[in-house]
Amino acid sequence: MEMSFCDPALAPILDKIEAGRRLDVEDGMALYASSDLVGVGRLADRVRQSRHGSRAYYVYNQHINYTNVCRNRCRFCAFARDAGEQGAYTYTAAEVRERLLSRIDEPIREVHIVGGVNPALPFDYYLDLLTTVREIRPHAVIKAFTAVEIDHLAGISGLGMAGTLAALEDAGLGMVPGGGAEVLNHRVWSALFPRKIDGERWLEVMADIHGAGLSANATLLYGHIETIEERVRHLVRLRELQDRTGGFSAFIPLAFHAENTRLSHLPATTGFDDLKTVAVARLMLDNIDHIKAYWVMIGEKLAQVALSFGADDLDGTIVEEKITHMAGAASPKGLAREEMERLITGAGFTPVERDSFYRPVAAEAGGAP
Ligand code: V47
Repeated sequence: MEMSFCDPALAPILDKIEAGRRLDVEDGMALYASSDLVGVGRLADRVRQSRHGSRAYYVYNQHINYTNVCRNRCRFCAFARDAGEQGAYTYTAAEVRERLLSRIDEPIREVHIVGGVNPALPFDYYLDLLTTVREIRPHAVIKAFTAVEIDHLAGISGLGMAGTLAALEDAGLGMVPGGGAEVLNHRVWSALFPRKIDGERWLEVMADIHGAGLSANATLLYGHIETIEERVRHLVRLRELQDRTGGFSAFIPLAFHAENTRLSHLPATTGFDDLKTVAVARLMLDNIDHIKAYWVMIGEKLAQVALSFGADDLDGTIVEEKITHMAGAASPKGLAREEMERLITGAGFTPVERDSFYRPVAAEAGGAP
């Protein structure tokens, strides 16, 4: 198919893509510099269509944020509290059970569990958490604990990294979410999240997670103090690890929300930047299959449009999202399956309900699977 662009800088990038040649940092910068958003989107859509055709995925899931007590206190976070501070909480296993049981009639396929790094919790707490979820939701995949939490767990379990991952898997861990990477860059790390593991360590822990046979996601937190070059280099670093391990399943760009954070003076990301970031991720990450348009962060309307700019997945139904809503997200707290399907169909794609591993789930009449 012939393609012409308003921005002539996009033509050589198309040639590279057609020739199966990998885009480099300069190409990523040229894509970001282009005001031809539609042109960049068409490039990304071409790659998306060649991998996924008209399919657009979503998952029926539930989020559990087991604690907001966190010793890292990243400057971009509105969710974390110190122990004892007003609003600090940690769920007991009984409270987690209650939350799961409150939605037991829904066909939930994935339970997404993340929390703060709470030094008061022993390793057994995490094993109990997984065991509780597995007992109540034996057919759901438990996607739990970012590389940041897993690094902490390896520190307290006394089992080393391999032993920790084996114990978590034994208790029910099925895959690992992509949070905690933020921007893989020393400058941004020291300015915004110096108490958390840095990018080098995040990549090392991810390599161990992949090495243990667990698949994981990757993210980029964008729209704060990072430069465009830092974004592009972040993508290249993820791509390099993926070349070695093949363990990343999906990439999720996370649009920064400033309310109630120590960066509350920063403006929100724009629709242009949100769509551009989805498209550039699709084009740079030629070895990661899935790009999620996370509706919680960019709103369901823009997430729908992002399906034509390289995204193939709208993530989940969710219902109880806390991390972004505490930072001022205006999106709803959950989307019904019918609404997910309406958004996808309305954009000209075919909805595919998936499990955590992108296997299609047969449509059911409802009720627990
Ligand atoms: O790691 C924290 C980010 C992440 C803010 O793997 C913020 O399928 C915006 O990683 N504004 C957690 N973002 C969410 C996450 C995620 C979400 C959905 C799916 C998956 C997956 C992973 O949220 C954190 C951090 O990068 N975050 N504060 C904020 N104020």
